[in-house]
Amino acid sequence: RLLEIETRHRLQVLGHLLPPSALSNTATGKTPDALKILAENAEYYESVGRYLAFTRVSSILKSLPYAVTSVDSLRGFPGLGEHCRKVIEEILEDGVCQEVESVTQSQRYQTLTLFTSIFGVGVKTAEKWYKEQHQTLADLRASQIRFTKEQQVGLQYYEDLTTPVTRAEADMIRKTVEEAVYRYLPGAVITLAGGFRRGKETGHDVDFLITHPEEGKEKGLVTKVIHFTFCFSQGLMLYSDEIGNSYQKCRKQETSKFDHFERCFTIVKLNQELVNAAVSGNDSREGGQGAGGQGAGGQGAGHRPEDKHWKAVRVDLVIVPISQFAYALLGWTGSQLFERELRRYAKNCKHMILTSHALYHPQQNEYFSAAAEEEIFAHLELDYIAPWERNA
Ligand code: TTP
Ligand code: MN
Ligand code: MN
Ligand code: MN
Repeated sequence: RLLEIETRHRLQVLGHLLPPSALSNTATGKTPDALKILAENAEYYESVGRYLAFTRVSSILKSLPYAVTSVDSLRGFPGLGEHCRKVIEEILEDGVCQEVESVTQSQRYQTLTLFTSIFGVGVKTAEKWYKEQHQTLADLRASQIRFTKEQQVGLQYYEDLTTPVTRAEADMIRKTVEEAVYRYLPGAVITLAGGFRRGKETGHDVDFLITHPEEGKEKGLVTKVIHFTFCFSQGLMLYSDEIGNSYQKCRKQETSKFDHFERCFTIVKLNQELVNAAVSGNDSREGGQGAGGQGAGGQGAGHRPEDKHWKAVRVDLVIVPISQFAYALLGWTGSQLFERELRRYAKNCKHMILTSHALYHPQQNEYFSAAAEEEIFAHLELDYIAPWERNA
């Protein structure tokens, strides 16, 4: 949607539109459309520019209320280059695009898609393994590769971690997080961010922001509290990677890609029986922990599936000082493309730097405070965009 803001008037010029299915690559029978596949493939060749070009066009096409039936109707379409035009034209005419077909059939694309779906594996690593002739998860497991701790758990819980997390599961995890946090910091405020805040019904993980109305009270929550309760004593934590806060107001940090909150990327053990009970309205638990099994079957996911009553779920916990909360919420609600475009807009159109910590005007050396997301959009002179409209 944000992409449209700069070019809203131009989009309105688009005529002759039909339902979005007209653009899906019917021959592959898969949902991700042709341009998304080309975007991924560009990413696998570490071509950020081409990745973004395909992704932007794919995203805008998806957000159109109608599908396009002729390339001519796309005249003036924002960011539409020759390459995208050709792909769209071919699909409109033949139902398939030859380039997309050969990409999806290539071993390289298939292997990199598989390997990058493992927690802890990025494009560089996936490519390295591919070049070492590995093609399947079995190849990796049988190899001499020295995996990082992330990759080890990524492989161990691969099935669980690639099964979408449902909203019911996210709600159950929220209860567990609340119990752990309130025990140590009763006044804390826990907010569900990420895709679920955008109204998505499933996600690849669950993202929580944790703050406290009194600035400073939130400090050390991840390392001191969550670690000890949630992780060890109850055996709910299968993996955790904690990082302390390293934010300082300075130019260098405002331009860095990553944020500097105290946070913990985790994999928790979610008791699915409790989720099922909650879904069927028979939630009989009384103040017990929401997630977690009895500790049994902890070794090797999928070893004896009939006995496995828990699921490994990725959970991100971010500890945010209240003064930065609006920025953190905006930054952690996503989608990734939306964030990217919003930051690009701030930079190019407003000469400001937007991060999950602040909005900064380098020339005026000014920071803009915001108590709510609405104020950030106002600083950027944009109409407010609700979370469920940010699924770019
Ligand atoms: P994700 O959890 O990766 O994505 P998502 O919640 O949109 O989708 P899914 O349902 O598949 O989980 O990231 C959520 C947002 O958090 C995203 O906009 C990027 C942002 N983010 C940061 O700001 N900093 C970080 O270090 C990370 C990992 C994410
Ligand atoms: Mn998420
Ligand atoms: Mn994601
Ligand atoms: Mn996340």
